[in-house]
Amino acid sequence: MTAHEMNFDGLVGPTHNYGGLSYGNVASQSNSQVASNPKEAAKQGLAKMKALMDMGFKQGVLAPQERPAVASLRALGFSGSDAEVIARAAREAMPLLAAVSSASCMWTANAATVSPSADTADGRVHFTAANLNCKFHRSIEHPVTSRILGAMFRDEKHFVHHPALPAVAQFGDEGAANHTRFCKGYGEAGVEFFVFGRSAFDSRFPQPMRYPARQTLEACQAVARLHGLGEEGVVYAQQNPAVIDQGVFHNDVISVGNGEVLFYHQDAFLDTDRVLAELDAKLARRGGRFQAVRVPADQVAVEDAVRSYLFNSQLLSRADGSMLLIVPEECRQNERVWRYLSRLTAEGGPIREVKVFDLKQSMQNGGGPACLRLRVALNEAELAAVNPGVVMTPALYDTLVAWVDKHYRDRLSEADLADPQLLVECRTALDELSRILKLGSVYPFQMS
Ligand code: SUG
Repeated sequence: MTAHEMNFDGLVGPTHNYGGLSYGNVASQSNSQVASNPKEAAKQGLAKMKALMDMGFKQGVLAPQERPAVASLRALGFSGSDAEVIARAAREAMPLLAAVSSASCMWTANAATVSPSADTADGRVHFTAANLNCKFHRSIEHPVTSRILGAMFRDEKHFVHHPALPAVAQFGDEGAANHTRFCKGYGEAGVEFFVFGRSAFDSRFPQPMRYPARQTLEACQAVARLHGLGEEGVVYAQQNPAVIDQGVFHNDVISVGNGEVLFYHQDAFLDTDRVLAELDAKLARRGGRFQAVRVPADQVAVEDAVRSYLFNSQLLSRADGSMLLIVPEECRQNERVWRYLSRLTAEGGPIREVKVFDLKQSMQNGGGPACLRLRVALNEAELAAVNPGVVMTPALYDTLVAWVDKHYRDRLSEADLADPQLLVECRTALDELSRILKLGSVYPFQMS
């Protein structure tokens, strides 16, 4: 059956700000306390969605979450009315208020790991929400993420939703940011590639010295089991701890894959030859021809990759079989990276064209084009079962731009997070959005 890859981009929420919340993520740390522009951020994201839709790619939208998450503050002992909870947190624990105000759910590559029906034992599409338990501000995302995904992919005949793994360090799970799938065609059985930063139980795997490794081997194995992926359909690799220490906090900051192609930095993994050989052999047994595009360190240093987000690009298959790379503007601004890309597209390999997008508002928090999207491969029957409210169309694009214009501020600083009106604005906007996207009641404030 014909199948497609559909990208579900996170719509940036009204509280987008720079909280400096992600130790190990260089951009998040270095832009801490800079004033943000939520309106611009949301529009930059929407412009990318529209451009991909206009190019003929299947595009969807994933709704943002209610922030500040007052319930998370209540769980930490703050009480009173919502306004009182926010005021007391602002007075006594500003870092907590900043954490529960983050719009980090916009990076939907971290929402879940998704296995298409062609790979799974029961022939359904499986989703496991990511527990994101390495960072407090992200660990509070998964309950609502699960509800939103459930409202987007409702039909139990086609879709299975697993709750997040136990929220302990042993099962640190960052979702699709550490997961790639190789296949001959989207509808054919593929090979799912899980990249972990550390093992919780096996001390033979070296750990980074400076920054945390967020994803564990044990989380990858649990997701593969839950999704019913056979051994022949899975390859595990360890991320090189040395690159984690240079700011590669997710594998999608140092490699990206699509179809039969892996585009990767030479220092991305440990034991690279074994990993590539296993990918090659397993994909060959599924009828595919694995192609590895290796980027040498003497052409693009890890530091340039982290600054430019070259690998946090979207690698998309075009109708003629060639591939298109969607990169952030920061790649064009980096002379070495831009020179490399010019050579890459000229040399006749699988990647033929590069398109540049301005995503600066998200990039300043360490979120590039690939972070902003969750990929879901769907056959025709599954595609027809997706909630039509979240499928991007020219009309939905216009509606969402008008919705952003109506509800979003164009400047947000840390002090603004203490404004109780921000919560009211956010809830009003999301109440309207849940109707626009036909999600039903998914937010805590809609349930009480
Ligand atoms: O988890 N940044 C996110 C960026 C996530 C990028 N996603 C992928 N690579 N797939 C993170 O570190 C920063 C928030 C702040 O500092 O305000 C933040 O959460």
